[in-house]
Amino acid sequence: MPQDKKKYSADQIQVLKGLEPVRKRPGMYIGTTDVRGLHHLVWEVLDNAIDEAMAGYCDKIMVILNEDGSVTVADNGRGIPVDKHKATGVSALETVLTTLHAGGKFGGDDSGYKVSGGLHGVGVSVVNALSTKIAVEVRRDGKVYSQEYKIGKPTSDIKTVGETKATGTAITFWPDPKVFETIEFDTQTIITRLRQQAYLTKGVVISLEDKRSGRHEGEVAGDASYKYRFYFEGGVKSYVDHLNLNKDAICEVIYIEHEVPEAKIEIALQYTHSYNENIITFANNIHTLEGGMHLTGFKSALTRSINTYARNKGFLKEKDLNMTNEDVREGMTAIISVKLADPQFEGQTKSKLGNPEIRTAVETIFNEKLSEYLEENPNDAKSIMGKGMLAARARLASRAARDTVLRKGALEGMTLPGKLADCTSRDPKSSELYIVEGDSAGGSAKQGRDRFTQAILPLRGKILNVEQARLDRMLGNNEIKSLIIALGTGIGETFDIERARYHRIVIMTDADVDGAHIRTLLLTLFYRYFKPLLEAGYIYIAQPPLYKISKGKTAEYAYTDEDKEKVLKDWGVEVKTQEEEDEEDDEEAEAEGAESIESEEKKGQTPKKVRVSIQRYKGLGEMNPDQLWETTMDPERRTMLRVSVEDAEAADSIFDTLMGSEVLPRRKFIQTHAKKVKNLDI
Ligand code: 0RA
Repeated sequence: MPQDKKKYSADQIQVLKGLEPVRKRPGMYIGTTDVRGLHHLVWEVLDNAIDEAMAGYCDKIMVILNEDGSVTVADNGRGIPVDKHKATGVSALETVLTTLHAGGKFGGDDSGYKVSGGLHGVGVSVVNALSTKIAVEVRRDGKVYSQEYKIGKPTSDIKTVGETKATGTAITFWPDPKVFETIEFDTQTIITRLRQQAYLTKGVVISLEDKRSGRHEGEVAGDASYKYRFYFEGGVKSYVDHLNLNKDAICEVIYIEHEVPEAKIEIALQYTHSYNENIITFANNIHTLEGGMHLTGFKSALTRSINTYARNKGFLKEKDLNMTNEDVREGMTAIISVKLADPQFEGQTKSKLGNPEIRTAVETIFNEKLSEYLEENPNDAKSIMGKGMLAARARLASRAARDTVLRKGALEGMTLPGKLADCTSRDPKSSELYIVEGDSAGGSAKQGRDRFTQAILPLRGKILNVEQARLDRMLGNNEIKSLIIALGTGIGETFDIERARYHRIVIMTDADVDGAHIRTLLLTLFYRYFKPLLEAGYIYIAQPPLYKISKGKTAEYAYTDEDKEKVLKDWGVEVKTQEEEDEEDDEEAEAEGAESIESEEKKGQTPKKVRVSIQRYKGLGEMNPDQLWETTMDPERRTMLRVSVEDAEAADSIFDTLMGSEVLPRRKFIQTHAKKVKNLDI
């Protein structure tokens, strides 16, 4: 290949070298190489298209999960320039795809707000480095151009492959199975992300097409393509509508959109009859979990304008104290989205907006606009004042009660609960706490565990069924108290993650309605009171098997229905439908709770009948201690889902439905969503 050698200039070799560290340490660039890291690749490519949309050049973005496992992100933006740069001899396209952090620098004018180059902004080059192949198609200047890359290196020059009037970029990548633990994308995770990005980039249509076959219930052969479309004219206002869908609103959604030299500010908020506050903040479409200057500005303006209004209109009398920050946020859902040219991300997880000028900008604008809104909408204003003042009264009345629970030392001083079977190890790093649903499963877990590193805390299910309760009342519940004491961190003002007694806290519940309920509740508890544990990645969900499939002396466990089918197929078992089963009434009596299938193994000439039995586990209690250990608790063999703050946030947003007063709709909700709740993995 002497020709090729000639073509690579010194610059290019530098570039190739540039991506080597990404191959060596993928984690440094995309966080992890698990399923989360895998999805990071999609976010990275998507961010570039979103940037093009935020700059006003693109209003359609399409994500396609292709049948062969690759992902395509296509947009109708300007198209990445393909002409060679005079000085370097390299096209913008190639630079973007092969240089770390190149994306942002090639956005044309520098004044724009960008998603890429922000928190995750490592650029498409990282996707290139971690993919066995990338195919790019650019529509620009009346032509369709195409180029391919393998593990970060171009395998051809840019070719003209057609003519077109359209413009845009389509990037398809094949994630490298040598890099990632799994290369299977999760539709739900992608849907959630696309929906969120659509809310934050109003007016842009973002669609998802899932062309992979065999993953949709009741799928008809040949109809494997599932489409989703997200478009929100109202932007973050629609987001608040969505979050409050199951809540009882007491006012309209208040929506503010304003541009100042420093930033573009978008805020939507609404109060409901709920007692919880739910404020989600973004900077350049990146979720700022740790808050930051935009949040600080919002909070001070909120308290100030509401108290000013309450004083002026006589809601607060001279003798009354002002409402506190917490009072005016009770029952509030809000989205704060700012877009700025040079976002500074700080904090432990680099998700706290640090730009001080944003604080003043948000505070000034929000104070002005909210005061205006209150003046113009006296009915809404009255409801909001009533809500805050009620919260203030409730705060004073319940302070004493709450203090007994939250007071410094009240929980910490208590001895470990009797129900806790603690582990011997005193090193939190190697210690795990299993929170187990029910005493009987708790018993199995206690017997099956590794006593040195695994502690078991059984929780009695029905006790957790605190309907209509404010979460702070839950803290008085004995089961929850036991849990808090076992965690060791304290709670509220005295919370200290350094005192966590376990660095893995595993929720282990049954795969049924009640299990889903308890899991949601625990996640909500962690989200509201122990967020740092979620941020540190300490919270997990255990994955017990759904089936045990046995043939003679061998047995395999299946964790999903697909697993089950696969095992049966591997064993050469012909799977019969239920009707076929029913027809064969001359079958031998079947074991209780076990389904059995007779198979004819096609080994050799004489077919041999083999008995396969499938046991479906309805609860953890059905497993004996050994089974529980080998399927769910043994660190060498188990899979666990690590819960992210976003997962817990999702659980939190459905909390009100789950805790509502009407029992029937609640059960329906949990049942229809049980699977979704279960798949809170990513
Ligand atoms: C560099 C310069 C220009 C656009 C882009 C990159 C661009 C990148 C991506 C990545 C995904 N979709 C994209 N769309 C555009 C500006 C080109 C011009 O000024 O015409």
